[in-house]
Amino acid sequence: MTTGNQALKQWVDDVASHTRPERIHWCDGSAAENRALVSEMLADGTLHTLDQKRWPNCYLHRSATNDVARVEHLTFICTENENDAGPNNNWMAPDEAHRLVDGLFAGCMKGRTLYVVPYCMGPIDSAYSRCGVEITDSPYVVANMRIMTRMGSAALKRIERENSFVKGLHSTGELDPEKRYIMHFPQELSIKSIGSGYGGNALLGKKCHALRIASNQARQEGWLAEHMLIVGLQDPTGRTRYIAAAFPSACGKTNLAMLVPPKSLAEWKIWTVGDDIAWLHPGDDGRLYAINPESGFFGVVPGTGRDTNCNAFDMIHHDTIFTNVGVTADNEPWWEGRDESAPALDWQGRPFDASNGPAAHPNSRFTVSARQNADYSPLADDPRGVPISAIVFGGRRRELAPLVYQARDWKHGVLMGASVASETTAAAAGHVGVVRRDPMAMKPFCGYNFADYWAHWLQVGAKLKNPPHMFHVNWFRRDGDGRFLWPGFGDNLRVLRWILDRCEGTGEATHTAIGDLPTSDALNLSGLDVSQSDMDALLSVNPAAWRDELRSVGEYLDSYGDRLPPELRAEYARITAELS
Ligand code: OXD
Ligand code: MN
Repeated sequence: MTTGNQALKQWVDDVASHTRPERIHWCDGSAAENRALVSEMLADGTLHTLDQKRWPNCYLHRSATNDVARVEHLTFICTENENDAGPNNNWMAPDEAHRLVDGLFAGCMKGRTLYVVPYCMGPIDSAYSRCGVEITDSPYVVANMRIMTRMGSAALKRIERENSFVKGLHSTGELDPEKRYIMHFPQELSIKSIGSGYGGNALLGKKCHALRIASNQARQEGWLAEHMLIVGLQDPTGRTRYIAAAFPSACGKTNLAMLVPPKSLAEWKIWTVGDDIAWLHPGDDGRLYAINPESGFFGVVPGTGRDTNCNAFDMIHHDTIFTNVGVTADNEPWWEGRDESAPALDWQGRPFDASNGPAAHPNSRFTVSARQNADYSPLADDPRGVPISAIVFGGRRRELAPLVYQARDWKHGVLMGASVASETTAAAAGHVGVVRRDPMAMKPFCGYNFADYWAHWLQVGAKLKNPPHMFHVNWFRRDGDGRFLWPGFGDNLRVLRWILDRCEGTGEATHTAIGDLPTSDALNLSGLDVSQSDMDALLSVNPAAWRDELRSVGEYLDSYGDRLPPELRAEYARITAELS
């Protein structure tokens, strides 16, 4: 297989003469191709087979021990003008970045196969979808891209028809952190990533294309590329409404997207559209429509249990690639929260010893087709997307942020999103548990200056006759002993239900300066074991603590200088005045 598209052919030839692979393979995405790749990876130790009786077609990949997460400090936005990347990004001039990584790519595929991976982000027949081609020397990346994107012949046909695609060049290089860079060239619609095989650094359709490059395209074309799950909530009357929710990495997006209702709300049904990325377009009817550009889940494994999320637990029992989990004596995958059996080997393949840390790496992952989710929405493949009733922002905050509060309008919602702060997690290299600003959960993913991004959000909102209502949630409040105040998981539906009520103009609320909170009896708490004092803590606003918070938000916004949209500054002034 090759292509009649001259630009693509030329690019592949140029890359091959620079990287010097042993052979070139054009991926068609077929099951036979995947089988052959898996056999090769089993033979060379890239994959390990798991007990095929209980875990059919499940395999384990152990990464290099220094390559287990996204590397934000090595991720760059390369624009001519540094201010276009903004204080939220690492920046390098495009010429310098090309020179630096091209040096590392020279000859890096000697003895390896160069795979050409055509892919489509979004339903293959959707006008909202965008295509790309990833060149990689990693068969593990190919196998993951086949699950996470619409990869292969159909995507190539669309690329040939449109003659437009994002160019992503990837090599695992030497897996040396000193020679690891994830470079984005939004003006050229291209990506160069070297030195890592980890999902967010190496599956270029995901964070690099669908967020960092796409956020630039979205800005130019009038839509939004966001780090959001999309979920449909079907009420007992059979009506389904859709919510998009932005949470930082490893803060429960997959669990919320696949929520299992608690017994007292058993007549509700949940439909997953997406668990990580949403592309949101204003529709002709003045509503905002969402597609999920991905076709699989690259989810955090630890904590996935029969009790906490039986949907996800069942989904990953066949045709799943596990990365960096432990293994039981019976050769089954094992992770903290599996609550069955015990680990014999840890994620590095060493005999398990608790003094070495958890058996599964805290950022160990499953890669699985979205179709394996029993609650996968039939509309996930609809080229028009789904209409969004509410946008929800959230962070992981042990203190301060109430369980849920509502913005009064879109402008307030944009400020709410811009003010999100969250504790860092194992999804990125670096310290875990440090609170940082993570606006719209896009700190690691917005491919341009946040000030311009907020201005773009305001512009998109101004175009919507029926904009989604906006909310902030926090599932992660704790008491002084570190105990979670809210049970989370399926019980989060109690909060989502109030959110839907508010979208209809019902649902009781108390007004506060930071937004509207549910009254004490507005949430359905039947069958829930949460004390009144915990509920009071979850649904209250401490004005003194919030004044401090707003001071810190103000300093953060000021760091964007004159580029900060005046409307956002005015909204900030309004809330500060109401709180004082
Ligand atoms: C992810 C992340 O993998 O956000 O989705 O890191
Ligand atoms: Mn993510």
